[in-house]
Parts: sequence; structure tokens; C-alpha cells
Amino acid sequence: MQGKIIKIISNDFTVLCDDNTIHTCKARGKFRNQKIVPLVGDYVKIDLDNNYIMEVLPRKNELLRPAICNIDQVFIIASTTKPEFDTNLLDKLLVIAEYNLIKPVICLTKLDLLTESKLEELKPYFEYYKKIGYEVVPNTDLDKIKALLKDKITVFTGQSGAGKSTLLNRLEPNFNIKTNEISDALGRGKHTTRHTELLNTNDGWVADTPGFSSLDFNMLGMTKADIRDNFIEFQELRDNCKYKDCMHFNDDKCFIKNEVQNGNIMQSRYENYIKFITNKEK
Ligand SMILES: Nc1nc2c(ncn2[C@@H]2O[C@H](COP(=O)(O)OP(=O)(O)OP(=O)(O)O)[C@@H](O)[C@H]2O)c(=O)[nH]1
Ligand SMILES: [Mg+2]
Ligand SMILES: [Zn+2]
Repeated sequence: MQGKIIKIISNDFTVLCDDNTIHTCKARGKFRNQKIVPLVGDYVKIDLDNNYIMEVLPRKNELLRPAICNIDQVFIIASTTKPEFDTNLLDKLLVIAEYNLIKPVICLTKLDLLTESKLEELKPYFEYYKKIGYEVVPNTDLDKIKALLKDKITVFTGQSGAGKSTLLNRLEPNFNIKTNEISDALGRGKHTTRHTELLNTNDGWVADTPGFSSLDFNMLGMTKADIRDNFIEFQELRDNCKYKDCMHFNDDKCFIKNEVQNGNIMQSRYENYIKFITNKEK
């Protein structure tokens, strides 16, 4: 029987089979020897007599953090306050999604908590991400969000306390996922969600994932050039740089740097880019 892993808690793999039955399975020891770790999102063959996963089918893509595979899109749940709007984290998640060929959607939360002046301050950022081609939706626009989720496997990611589980509960009140108060002292969440699980909503699948604090992961496996090539707005402009392999950093006659100076590329995007590449050895 074939199915999809929708939940993993320690060594118990919950598999939704093609006939819509659900089975809790163990993974065979041989996977450990072959260094295969079955992930949420994996298509697997199971032996129903023993409830064992026998085979993991090839993956379309996979993310390490959260550990999930065969994803169509990622909802980056970006808090605008409590925790503060964080362009460094947002740009990092966008680059990781682009690199993995997963469509990112930026979903803004806690707009209701912003003062008028704070909202005015942040608007240019939201507009910029739209201008360069990203979908930017407030977490209150449930119709739009439902339309985006339809028929897709979507991962919700973002830092702890950003409002991932809250949005999922709004989309589907019977999910009843635990959410948590933000610690006032730290302005961040307390890691309420502990495991990754695929949930069925509106003819699509969504994964709530445990959040993280903005520092604790890096762009694994990516080189400086990979990072450069996944800042999407640099791509169409780079042909105007003098050198074909321009890194848009210390290079002569760099068109990207010009565009930053004249305001066509947002300063924070460029600064984050420089931070990312200078953190990398290669
Ligand atoms: N005012 C306001 N509060 C929100 C909004 N979204 C979420 N919250 C609150 O923010 C807190 C954290 O929300 P969660 O949904 O638990 O955050 P999470 O991203 O799932 O956090 P982790 O599971 O720890 O990764 C809760 O108290 C929510 O009620 C929003 O749009 N506006
Ligand atoms: Mg949560
Ligand atoms: Zn350049």
C-alpha cells in the first residue's frame, strides 16, 4: 500500500494511505543503514501486515528546517510586531525557498497591533516585496489565503510567536492547535508547536511547524553565488554589471550597487545580502 507521511512523533510515523485509511508505522532498520530518514511529506510504501515503512519514494524537494519534503509552497509567517518585523529573517527564508524551488508567500501578522506611524514606517517594505514579485497577504485575508492553499502542500514557517498556529486555527477552527502568549519580557514566543504535521484544509495540505528564533539556522549547503542568484530582483539587472560573475560587493562598475544608491533596490535587502555572503566561506 502506498501513502504519505503526515506526522512523525519520535519513531511513530502516521501514514495516510491512498485508500484514505490512516496507519501508524515504524520505519525499517535498513533506512538507518542507508542514511534515509523518512520525513513528513514523504511518499512511502508500507507493509500493512506489520505496519512497517518498506520504501521511501524519490523526493521532489526537501527542507532541513523544518524537516519536511515534497513541498509546493512556503508561507513565511512574518510578524510585524511582537516579535518585531525582521527583514533579515524574511530575506533569509526567501532565499532558502527560492534555492529549493519552493514558491514563497509572505503572510503578515499582528498588523492590528501596529500604531498608525509604525504601519507607515513598515509599508514601504511590504510594497517593495510586492514590487519585486512576491505575494504579500495579511493574515486577516482568509479568502485569499484559502485560495492560495488550494490543492497544494504548504509549509507554514516563521519565528516562534509569529502566529503560525493561530492562523491555521482561524482557517480551520477544528484544528484546535495550541497557541501561546508571547513572553512580554522577550517579545518572542515560547515554542508552543513541537512537531511537524500535515493537516488537511480546503483541498490542500498545510504543515504547522515549530518556530525558531531568528539566529539559530543558516543557509546550509548554499554558496555565496547561490545566495546571490536567489535574490530575485538582482537577476534581471545583473547583466548590466561590468563583470559576468559580479558579486555586487567589492566589484567595479556594479549596476546592483547603483540601483541600491538610487533607491530602486531596497537598502535592507542589499545589507542583508552582504551579511549573508560575508558569513560564508565559499
Ligand atoms: N493581536 C494579534 N495577535 C496574534 C496574531 N497572530 C497571532 N497572535 C498571537 O500571538 C501569539 C503567538 O501565536 P502562535 O500562533 O502560538 O505562534 P506560532 O508561530 O505558532 O509559535 P510557535 O508554535 O512557538 O512557533 C498568540 O498569543 C496569538 O494569539 C495577530 O494577527 N494579531
Ligand atoms: Mg505554533
Ligand atoms: Zn554587480
